[in-house]
Formats: sequence, structure tokens, C-alpha cells
Amino acid sequence: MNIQWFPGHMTKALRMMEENVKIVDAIGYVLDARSPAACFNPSFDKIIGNKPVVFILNKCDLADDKKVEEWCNYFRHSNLSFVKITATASKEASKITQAFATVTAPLREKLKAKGLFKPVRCLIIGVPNCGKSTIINCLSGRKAVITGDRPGVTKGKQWVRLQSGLELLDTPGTLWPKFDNDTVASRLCFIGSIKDDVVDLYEVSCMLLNELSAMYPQYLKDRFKLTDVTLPANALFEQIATKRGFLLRGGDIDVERCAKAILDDFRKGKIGKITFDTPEVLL
Ligand SMILES: Nc1nc2c(ncn2[C@@H]2O[C@H](COP(=O)(O)OP(=O)(O)OP(=O)(O)O)[C@@H](O)[C@H]2O)c(=O)[nH]1
Ligand SMILES: [Mg+2]
Repeated sequence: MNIQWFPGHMTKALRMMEENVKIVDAIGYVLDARSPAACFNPSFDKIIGNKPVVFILNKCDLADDKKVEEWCNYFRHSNLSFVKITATASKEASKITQAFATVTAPLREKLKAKGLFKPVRCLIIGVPNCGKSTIINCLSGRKAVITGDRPGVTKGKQWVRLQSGLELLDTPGTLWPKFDNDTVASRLCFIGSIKDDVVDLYEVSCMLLNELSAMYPQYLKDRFKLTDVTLPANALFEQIATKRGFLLRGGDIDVERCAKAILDDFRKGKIGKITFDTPEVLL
């Protein structure tokens, strides 16, 4: 799989983050709970430096509860601050505010001792489409920034001030120039972090079928009414196309329509609550 999607706005965004990190007190690092490991962007290490980080496992409504719990245990044992949330559910906001308050407490104490007051500022970072802007809206209780179900919605920086005084900087989702790991690249495609236009959707949907048949065979069977999910992915693809009637005039398979339908079912959570990776890959 040869994927390259590193448009100019991402280079610009990384530069903007490098500049702005100097004036923030903490970082909210958003990870899609369906594939947290794939969401670690190597370009962020340099940006983060020594700033306190809150890892935000988002989209938990679509993720496998057991595997999410493994991620939580990993963060706990590594002494890293984290929250697991569903940003589209408004009641989650206080968890994040609390986590930011905790990681910035030493700094606020220091300022208070000097008789100084300064608003707490946080930079929100993550790969495209992981829910950064939705999290900011969830915290602000209004539609402060634009969101959308495709990657590359946020194009520039935008500060949002909350009633609590907390100031959040929304950033465009960024990737890295070259993927040398096909598994990571394909999982980023599944979760919609890489634009569909730059990939071969047939290849990506077959990779998804492969992963699902290995990890969630029963979900795959149930959703697409398949009997034998041990068949190769291209055979499963054909069966799904035939069962759903994704055929062109003449009887050939409508490959694009079928590939999109499979990916769409996954992205909307119709196949089930799924998570592809566990923290072991980082250890
Ligand atoms: N089911 C579900 N959908 C979510 C959640 N959080 C965000 N979304 C959806 O995911 C899509 C992307 O959300 P955004 O907030 O625009 O993502 P972003 O990280 O700001 O994306 P870019 O600006 O493109 O980098 C939107 O359709 C959101 O409604 C969640 O917790 N659960
Ligand atoms: Mg955004």
C-alpha cells in the first residue's frame, strides 16, 4: 500500500503548533479509541517537549470496551494523565476540564504564590478526524469551531475561551510525510484520518475485512450474513457485493460502491464496537 498524504497545510500546521506550544500550559493529545496506537504522530514528540499532556481517548462509543480498558491500564501504569470520552455526548466535558486542571495545578500554584493570574491555555492536537474540534465544542457548550465527518476540516488555528477561563487552541489534524508501516496506514484509513481520495478503497476495504475476520469474526458474520469468514478478503468482498446487490449492468461487481459501504458500516459503528490495537505494540 503506497499512501502519501501530507498536504502543505499540515506542514504549516506543525510549524504553527511549534510556535504556539511556547505559550500553552498543557497539551490535549487526542487518540481515536478504535486505534490509539496508529494515532501517535511521531512529529508531535518534538512539539510536546516537556509540557504536561492529557491523553484523550475519544470515540469510545465506537470502540471495544475491553481494549479501551487495556489502554486505560497502560496510561495508569505509565503514570500518564488520560481520560476516555465520547465527545459527541455533552456530559463528558467535566472529565477533560478536571484532567487539565490537575496537570496544570503545580503551575497555577506557582503563579498564585507570586500573586499572578494568567488564564490556563491548552493546545489540542491529534491526527485528522479524531474529534479535536468536537471536544472543544463539547467543552465550550456551543458550536465554537467547525467539525465534519472527514479529515482536514480544521484548516487554521483557532482559540476558544471557556467560561471557566480555560483557553483552548484548536489545530488542524496532522499526519507525517511517509508511512512505513502498512498496518498503521490502513488503520488510519479505516478511522477516516486519511482522505479516501488518496487511497485505493478496494485495497483498504479488503484490509479491513482481513483485520475483522482475524479479530472480530462473529461481528463480520452477523453484519454481512457471511457463513465462512476464513475465506480470503477478496472472496468475502465479492460475497458482500452480491448479497447487497452492488452490481453493475452486466453483472460485474460495483467495486467502489461496495468498498465505500463496507468502510461506512465500520465508521458508523454498524459492524460493532471495534478496536484494532492494544498498548502491547508500544511496549
Ligand atoms: N461517534 C462519535 N463520533 C465522534 C466523536 N467525536 C467526534 N466525532 C465525529 O467525528 C467527526 C470528526 O470530528 P472533528 O471534531 O471534526 O474532528 P477533528 O479532529 O477536529 O478533525 P480535523 O479538523 O479534520 O483534523 C465528526 O463527524 C464528529 O461528529 C465521538 O466521540 N463519537
Ligand atoms: Mg477539527
